[in-house]
Order: sequence, then C-alpha cells, then structure tokens
Amino acid sequence: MAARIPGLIALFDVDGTLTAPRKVATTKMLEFMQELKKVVTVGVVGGSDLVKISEQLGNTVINDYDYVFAENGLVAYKGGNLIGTQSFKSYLGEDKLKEFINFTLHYIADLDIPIKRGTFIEFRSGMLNVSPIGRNCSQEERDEFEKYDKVHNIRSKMVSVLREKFAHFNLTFSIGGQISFDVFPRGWDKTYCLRYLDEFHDIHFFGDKTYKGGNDFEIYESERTKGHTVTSPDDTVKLCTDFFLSEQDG
Ligand code: M1P
Repeated sequence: MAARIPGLIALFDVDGTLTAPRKVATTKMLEFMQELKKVVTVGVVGGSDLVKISEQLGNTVINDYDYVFAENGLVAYKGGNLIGTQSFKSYLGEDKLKEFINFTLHYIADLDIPIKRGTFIEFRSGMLNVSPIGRNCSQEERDEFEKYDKVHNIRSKMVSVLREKFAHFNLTFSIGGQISFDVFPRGWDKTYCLRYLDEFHDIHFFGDKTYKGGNDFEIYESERTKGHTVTSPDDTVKLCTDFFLSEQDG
C-alpha cells in the first residue's frame, strides 16, 4: 500500500458532518472513512463524550480512526490508546462547581417549557452538558424541543443568564446539538485537540457549525487549520472525494 500523505490530517466533526445529529453513521459513510484512511491520516473531534461518539460511529471507533477526540479533545485517543484527559472538576473546584450546578438546576426548575424529562446536567470529564428538557427524552421529544427552542430561544436565553452570572468563572457556553449546551473553561473548545497534532502541518477540518457561536467555529477559524464548512454527511463525502481521492481515480 502506498504511504499516506505525510504531515496531512483530515479531521471531522461528528454531528451534522459524519452523521445526522445524534444519529448512527450510515454504513456507506463508515466505509468511505476507511477508504479515506488509506490515503490520509483521519481523526474525529466531537463535542459529545466517548459513549455517544461510540454509539454513532461504532464500538470500535477508537481503533477505526487514527485519532478520536471526545469532548472537544478533552478526552483524547491515538491509535486506540488514551493519550490525554482533562478534568472540569479540577479546573473549577468543588465549591464553584456546586454553586454553578445549584443555580442551573434552580433555573431549569423555574423554566416553563412544554415537557421535562430527566438528566438535566450530564457531568463529563472535561465539561458539563446542560439540557433544559433533560437528556433522556425520546427522539420525538428531542425533535420537538429543537423546534420549540428555535422559536422561544430557551437555550440562548439561559446561556445569557449563566454567562453573566458566572462571568468570573471564565467559561465558554456552546450550543452544538439539539437539546443541550456544553459548558467548559475558555480555550477548551475544539482547538484543544490541536495540541496533539504537532506533527501535522496541513490540518483539514470539516464541520457544519462553523459560524460564530457554533461549536466548530474556533477550530474552523484557527490559523493551524484549513477549515471546510459542510452542509450534510453527503456533502462531507463529496468534498473529501474532490480533495483527497479524485487523483486516485484517474
Ligand atoms: O456533538 C454536538 C453535541 O451533541 C449533543 O448535543 P444534543 O444532545 O443537544 O443534540 C451533546 O452530546 C453535546 O455535548 C454535543 O456538543
């Protein structure tokens, strides 16, 4: 097999880029990524934790890709091995963490939205994930909340309140999915994963939420990456075929 292009890595967001939001990747997409991996080094960087990324890209995900960055790279794998983790709890300390969680749960308790379910705060290694409806809603309830939120701006209003109240905590609030937002220290966005990629001088990043406020924005804008905006998983396949595979066909 020919050597892969040295110094070049193709890095992919998950939701909206490799899969429909929070859905399982198609077999066609998984096969395409393995074809691509024959030609270039391939990594994935998702906002979700590894459990969710594995549900979407498969249980063998950490071995299927050269790099897997869960929680923006706050949990990082290379060649199937864990190479780094970050701790939101250590960053904030128990007292501030409790203050933040207490306020957030009170805010959600006072929120009048059509339905609520459970798991309003998911505690992760490098971040908190906050969901006003609750993470264990059904797919149908999730889709309904997303529509409701587009009209009533439940998440963006909540983020404004938290941002002001906890300005001194130096946090970033990122709305990357349908029903929740992520909370992490400033700088722990998707650019965090770039610290593991020093050997690459040509880093192509593909993501759908590359606009300001989207959770792909910082890495898309980073001087270290060549950012590409995609509109769907099919668009990702098309762009990558043009960039990396078309010469192979000829
Ligand atoms: O990958 C984008 C986001 O996916 C999920 O969001 P939601 O459940 O709101 O659709 C979450 O895992 C979130 O952390 C992540 O950023």
